[in-house]
Amino acid sequence: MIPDWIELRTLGDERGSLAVIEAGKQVPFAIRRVYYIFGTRPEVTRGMHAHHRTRQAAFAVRGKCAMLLDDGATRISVTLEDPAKGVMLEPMVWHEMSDFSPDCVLLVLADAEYDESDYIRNYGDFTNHVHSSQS
Ligand code: T46
Repeated sequence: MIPDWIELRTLGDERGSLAVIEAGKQVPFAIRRVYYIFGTRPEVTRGMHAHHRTRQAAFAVRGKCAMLLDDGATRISVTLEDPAKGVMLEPMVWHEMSDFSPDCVLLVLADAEYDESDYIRNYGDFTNHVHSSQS
């Protein structure tokens, strides 16, 4: 699978840098929820799920982490390390975050409010959903 990257224009001057995310512009959805993950130990793996419907975009606004993306057919791992470059987490893509730097702050924008029933947290269930949607 090919990840969809979001590259933000960085507005900078002698005072530092500023990046802007506007719903429907830099991210292709209306933002309904923002959360951020920080203080994750390097040996920890987070995520390990897919969403039925929720679209998200993730940015390491500080530090870095790895993001594994798996659409049920192929899997790739990308590194998030640029505060101006995020990756889309589309529905029905299994994702895992790992190798967090101690300073990592992972910002996630979502198009829906939190709903545990939107999660597929078992990998076997995920592949079953993928294969049933293809038949
Ligand atoms: C995702 C990846 C990138 C809430 O109550 N509201 C929320 O909006 C979120 C995101 C989480 N929670 C609760 C659910 C759990 O009891 O916070 C706890 C930790 O969530 P979780 O174990 O799902 O965290 P991660 O880091 O494994 O996954 C998170 C998001 O949940 C998920 O949607 O795509 O980050």
